[in-house]
Amino acid sequence: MAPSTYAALPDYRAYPEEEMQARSATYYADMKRRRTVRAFSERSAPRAVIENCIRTAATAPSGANQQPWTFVAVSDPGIKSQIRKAAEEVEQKFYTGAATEKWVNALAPLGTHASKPFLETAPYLIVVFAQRYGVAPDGGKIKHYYVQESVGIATGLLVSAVHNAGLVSLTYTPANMSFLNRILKRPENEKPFLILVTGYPAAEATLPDIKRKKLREVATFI
Ligand code: IYR
Repeated sequence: MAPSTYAALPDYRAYPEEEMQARSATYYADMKRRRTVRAFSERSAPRAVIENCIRTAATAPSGANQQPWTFVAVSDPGIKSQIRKAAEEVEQKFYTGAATEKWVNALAPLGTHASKPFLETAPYLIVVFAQRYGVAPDGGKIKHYYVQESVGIATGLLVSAVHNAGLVSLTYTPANMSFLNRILKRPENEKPFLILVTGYPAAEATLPDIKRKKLREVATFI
């Protein structure tokens, strides 16, 4: 079937090579300042900024343009504490037996543990859900394609948008996240993908001494 309309890339911009070089370098320099933070300030973040970040995430490409994502931006203190309580129960099990020794060892450099105070201190928990399938008006299931890829890309854009806005984030994934459907009253077709804990860093936030791989370690040009 032919698409209903085809516009000739109305918003595309080409840049002279020098400008491309400068823009790509500037973007990289800004993105490499991003660090995942695990200690948040209680300072509230403007809702309008969070809205723009979610709008940006939702510009992601997706399988068959099905846009199979739902973002739930939680700032309500009561809901945040329910999430904290449920998440810490899952983490308690994880750290005291469910995780393999190998996994716990891999996490050691990050200094993580079962206590997750940031789920209450951070002003926003942006919970990303992946719509495993769509629901037609008659209740029938609509197959969705490349859901994990699509939602992963959207989440990457969200991380970048939050950083660009001057906030910090933590990509947080407790081992079992089904409590999020219950607490946030999301339907069965939506599977929790990740919690993007978002806000300002705590004054006393510390960072693990970790390095990014060099270009030659992550890419080859042939
Ligand atoms: N969800 C646990 C464990 C954890 C797992 C990975 I993979 C990390 O990169 C970091 C932590 C926790 O948040 O403590």
